[in-house]
Amino acid sequence: MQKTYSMIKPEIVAAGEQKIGEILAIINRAGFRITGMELRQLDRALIEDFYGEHRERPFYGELCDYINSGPVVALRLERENAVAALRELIGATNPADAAIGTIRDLYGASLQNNAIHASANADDAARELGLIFGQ
Ligand code: FUP
Repeated sequence: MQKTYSMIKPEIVAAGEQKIGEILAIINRAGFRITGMELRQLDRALIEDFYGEHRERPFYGELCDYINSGPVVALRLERENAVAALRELIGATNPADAAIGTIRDLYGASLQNNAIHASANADDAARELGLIFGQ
């Protein structure tokens, strides 16, 4: 089984438990096991490290502020081919470009407020799980 990291972003958490539950149900129906889950306010320093690859990009500060704006649901997910399967399930980064029925299509509001994160590759998954869950 492969592991990946996912994170339901602050605007969804702020909207209440119903949307969190719907997104978890989509993930569960797609065959993922949830082996770690935490509702958590991430420190700014941790967020800056998490998104460190974007440090030089113009949107980096606003992205860190946004993820810091409220709690997220941090998820460790397991499935065969988990990394690629979850990327497909969530859809393109910009909800406007996300395939119909993907999580970002259904729940994303904008490029920044795009509902959910999923690790881009296996190395990122290991790094992100280590940062957030310490393993
Ligand atoms: P993704 O891997 O799909 O989450 O996308 P990226 O790693 O490229 O970007 C990380 C986050 O930065 C995205 F989820 C949304 C945000 N972002 C912006 O706010 N503006 C941009 O121009 C690009 C990305």
